[in-house]
Amino acid sequence: MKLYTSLTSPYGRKVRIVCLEKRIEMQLVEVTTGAPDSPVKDINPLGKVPALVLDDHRPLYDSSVIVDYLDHISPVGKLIPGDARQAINVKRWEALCDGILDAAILIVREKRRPPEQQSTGVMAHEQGRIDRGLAQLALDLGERKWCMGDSFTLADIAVGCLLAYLDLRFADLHWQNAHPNLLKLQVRLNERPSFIETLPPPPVS
Ligand SMILES: N[C@@H](CCC(=O)N[C@@H](CS)C(=O)NCC(=O)O)C(=O)O
Repeated sequence: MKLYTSLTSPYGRKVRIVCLEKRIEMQLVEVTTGAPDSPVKDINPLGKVPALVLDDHRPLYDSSVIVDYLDHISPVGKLIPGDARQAINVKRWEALCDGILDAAILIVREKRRPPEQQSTGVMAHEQGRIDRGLAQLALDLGERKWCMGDSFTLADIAVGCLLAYLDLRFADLHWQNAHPNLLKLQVRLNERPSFIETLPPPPVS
């Protein structure tokens, strides 16, 4: 299997952490999505990473589909519970984290446009999603050890990748002040070898 991703993609990091937690071997192909010769468009028509190419050349995307597949093919370290109700809860955590990331990435993109083309309205709208999303994650976590209670799941991986991305790109957001329980979870997650091994490189700009 070949995983096409950038090292800064939080969605790609989610997949890489799942592989490490489940001891699934994967060839990592590092790509820059914006590059005109990026091979990703031939794999994923949306041109987004992560994209996975299976050994029989079938392509898989997006990250949520890829992690479902990976959890399904190996019984090692199950990250999505077998019970349907619990599985849906885990996927809802993941959907909220991915949705907050989508909003954060839109803001990053908007800020890269020339100042006169940036829309404060768009940025405020997306910031609202981030703020409400983080508040919901914090409320749902409460004082539990892991998102789902006693067991470490894909939900924790999704939250960890989200928070690290916010630290990377939104250092002045200071989400830790409003949500100390999320910070506690982040500290716990950052002790795991899978999180240490996939730390995003520092931003170039
Ligand atoms: N829902 C997708 C989101 C993937 C995504 O937005 N990836 C970004 C990198 S972090 C990307 O490839 N952007 C390139 C583009 O939009 O052209 C997933 O979970 O895989």
